[in-house]
Amino acid sequence: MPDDLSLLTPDLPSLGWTAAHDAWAASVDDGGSEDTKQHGRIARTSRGYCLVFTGGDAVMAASSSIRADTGIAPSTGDFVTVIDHPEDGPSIGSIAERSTAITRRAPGRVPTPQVLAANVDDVFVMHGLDRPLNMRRLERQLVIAWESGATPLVLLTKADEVRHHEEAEETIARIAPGVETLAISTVSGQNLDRIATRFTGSRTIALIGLSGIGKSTLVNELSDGVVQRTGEVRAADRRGRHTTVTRDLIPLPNGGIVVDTPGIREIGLWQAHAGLAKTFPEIDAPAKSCRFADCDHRSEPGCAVQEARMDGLVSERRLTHWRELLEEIKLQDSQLEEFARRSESRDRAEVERRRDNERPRKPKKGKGRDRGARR
Ligand SMILES: Nc1nc2c(ncn2[C@@H]2O[C@H](COP(=O)(O)OP(=O)(O)OP(=O)(O)O)[C@@H](O)[C@H]2O)c(=O)[nH]1
Ligand SMILES: [Mg+2]
Ligand SMILES: [Zn+2]
Repeated sequence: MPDDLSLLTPDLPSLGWTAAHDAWAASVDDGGSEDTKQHGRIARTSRGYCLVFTGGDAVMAASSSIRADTGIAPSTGDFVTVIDHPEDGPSIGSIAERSTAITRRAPGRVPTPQVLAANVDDVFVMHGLDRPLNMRRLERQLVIAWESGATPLVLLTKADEVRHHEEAEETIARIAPGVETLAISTVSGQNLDRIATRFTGSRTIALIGLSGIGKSTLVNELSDGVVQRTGEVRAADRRGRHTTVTRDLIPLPNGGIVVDTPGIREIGLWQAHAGLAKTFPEIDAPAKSCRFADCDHRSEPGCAVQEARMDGLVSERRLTHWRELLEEIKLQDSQLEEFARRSESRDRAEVERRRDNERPRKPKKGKGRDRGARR
């Protein structure tokens, strides 16, 4: 296999491109002319550019136009059209509706979503057995994985480094009911065959987890050759070195597609009410039957969550963490409402200002409306 994604030329059906995508690409109005327009699936996103698999040679396309027009940034895994401009070169024209999206809150004060990978079927939430299991991190990642619409699976990596991993598996069975968990090792080969069978056809599986836990090593194992660079972890604290810096979609030689991502330490939630409910089903279910709709599940009369806790069905630790995550989501909801209110009143002021200043103007010289709209 070539050692760089840009040299791969997978055909479109193997990437999950369907007749429905054909129909969409033909009908979508993205300002591109029919003879220069291409389409395909985004293989990599990096600094304002996307690498797009098109069936033939991969194309580098600017992503900024979409961001400005619709607020949606193209993401790895997106099915897109690519339009070519004689001067500016290729850029992303339109993004097909996503079946799933792994979304986090982008770092920064203003609440904005960032899609880590789109149109993913499964999310492998990966943890290294060479360090203590961090349940809070795992729960947070599961919320994001469930919220994406894809199916999560927990992979415990580096099983060769510990004698007993049953304890970790039991803990996960408790905190991730209904989520399959597998311990793997790229050193001993443990369970790699079971992982490999999940990759078939155009099934797309994203790997998420801390730096240094072996995401890229697994990709290389599955792809039967060195595609992704891997890095040593620091001996002192097992920290990774953030070797992978882009989100890469890699078609595997025997079918299936894997998305390798850079390790993320802090992962913020993005509007994840459904993901939270799926990650904490034992709390979500009784919470629906509390006497008061705005019950905060502490000491209200008729609180079904506290009842479940007293019956030993809900752990205190899980309840505390659930509350914290819920608060994070609700705070974001109110921030978003506030931003929407402010921008609405800004828009209203702008409309009024324009109405007051309205005068007939000479049309601007230059490339016309079409070009301006693409920026
Ligand atoms: N013992 C052991 N080491 C492993 C295993 N898998 C990966 N490693 C080692 O873990 C280190 C980090 O692996 P990477 O694959 O680069 O980790 P990553 O998750 O891709 O890290 P980032 O790209 O930084 O997010 C490397 O030194 C690998 O050789 C395993 O199953 N067992
Ligand atoms: Mg990596
Ligand atoms: Zn309650």
